[in-house]
Amino acid sequence: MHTMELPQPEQTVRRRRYDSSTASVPQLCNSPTLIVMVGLPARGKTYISKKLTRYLNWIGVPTKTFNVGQYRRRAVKTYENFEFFKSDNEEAMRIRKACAAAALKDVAAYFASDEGHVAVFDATNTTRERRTLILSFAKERGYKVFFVESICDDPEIIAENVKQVKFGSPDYVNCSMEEAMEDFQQRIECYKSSYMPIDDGKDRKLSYIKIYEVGKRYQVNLVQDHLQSRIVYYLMNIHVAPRSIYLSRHGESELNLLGRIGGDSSLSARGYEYAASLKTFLQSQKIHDLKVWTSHMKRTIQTAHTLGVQYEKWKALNEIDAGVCEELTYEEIQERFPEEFAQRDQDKFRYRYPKGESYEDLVHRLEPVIMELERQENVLVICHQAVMRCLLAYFLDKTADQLPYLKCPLHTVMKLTPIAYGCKIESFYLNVEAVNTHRDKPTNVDIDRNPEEALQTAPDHI
Ligand code: BKS
Ligand code: F6P
Repeated sequence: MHTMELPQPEQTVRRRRYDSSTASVPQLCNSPTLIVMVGLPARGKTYISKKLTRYLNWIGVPTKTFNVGQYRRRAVKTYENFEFFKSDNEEAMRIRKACAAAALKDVAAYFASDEGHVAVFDATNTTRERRTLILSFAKERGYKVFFVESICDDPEIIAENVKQVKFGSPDYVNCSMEEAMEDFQQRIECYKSSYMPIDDGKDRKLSYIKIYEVGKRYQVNLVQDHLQSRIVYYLMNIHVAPRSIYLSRHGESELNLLGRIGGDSSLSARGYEYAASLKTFLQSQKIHDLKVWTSHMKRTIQTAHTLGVQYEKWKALNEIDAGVCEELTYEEIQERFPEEFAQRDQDKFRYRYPKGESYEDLVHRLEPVIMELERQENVLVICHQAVMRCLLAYFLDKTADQLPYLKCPLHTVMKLTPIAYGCKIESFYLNVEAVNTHRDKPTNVDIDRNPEEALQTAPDHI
């Protein structure tokens, strides 16, 4: 590898992507973190990389995964078979080293651009030699390094991994499952002879987490800062058991009918009808051991109560606090606080209502909910429009710009099921009419726009 050709370390102070007054993680401006995955093929490295990246971006830490496998597929258009990965295949070895170097070069560019705070280097990194090289690359540039090693010898989990994520990969397009499985087993064998796991003694000066058997056991060493501690905590809470998460808003409320935001009103007649339909829907889904969570607001509790099952109340699930705008219609907000209304349209994610909250505040409030959702299996979360957008953004990897505009209509259940590296989403409208509460970003977001322009996208109401 030619680290000499890589750009020189950067000394400038990094710009903060988020206002540090609200960020839940101290945004260390001058020292990016390189997370280095370690492990044999099919040990969930890409899974962990992508999931961790999604989580960190959601909590406001700009993060990107660099997958060396993708660089290899770009360099070598057609994959023949496992022989490419044999340690005595010199030509292939040159290509693989060049791909790792290219990925590291992109990591350096990502940090230098000031866009990124964390990079996840997703490759096997199974030799001590390779890890030493990465360490010196990072040291030269002042990056912190945290290793994440996945050790797993359960043949069933490995086979499940190959089935779910390798079989569908471009490497095995014209292959039967049996052929893919056979080739991949051989590919794993190619790495085994040179694999040097992170060592308790020799590597005692490194920061790392070793994850054994999909999280049955962990070994954690030299956690350097808050971010690394958050990463460790997150990795200790995720699992791969099959399950679904159901997200729904409460049934239509009295204030929804009037087009008024916030408040703590009861369900409308149609809202109760929805709750009854939700009960029938859940029965038809035949869900094993479903947990139901609500907020502390009447409308979600009434919805859950109608289901006739146990539920758990979370204050963190309460709707966004609209402060001085609570219980107003969008028309009234425009009339009384036209500048506030325009400012919200200019940056809906970061805009905080006077004496209230922003979507960004909401994300921080919801972090413990996400963490507990990661721990759980089947859960139904009965929540609110803004809250549901935040939760959905986490699962669907949406940006802060997209988040406040995600469509979460009333009387519609969203079913999220983890598959491969992401989430499958199914949407069920339960056929009980409700008002529309969604307001898209209007074309004109200037402070001096006229009321008609400000209300261009406001939903109808009585
Ligand atoms: C599809 N996966 O340790 Cl904290 C199927 N496979 C399985 N060994 C996975 C990924 C995509 C996920 C993990 C894992 C694995 C084989 C593994 C995994 C590892 C650590 C943690 C969570 C998940
Ligand atoms: O209108 C219903 C509601 O849940 C309000 O309580 C809340 O203020 C609003 O939606 C959030 O949506 P938006 O951020 O689009 O105004």
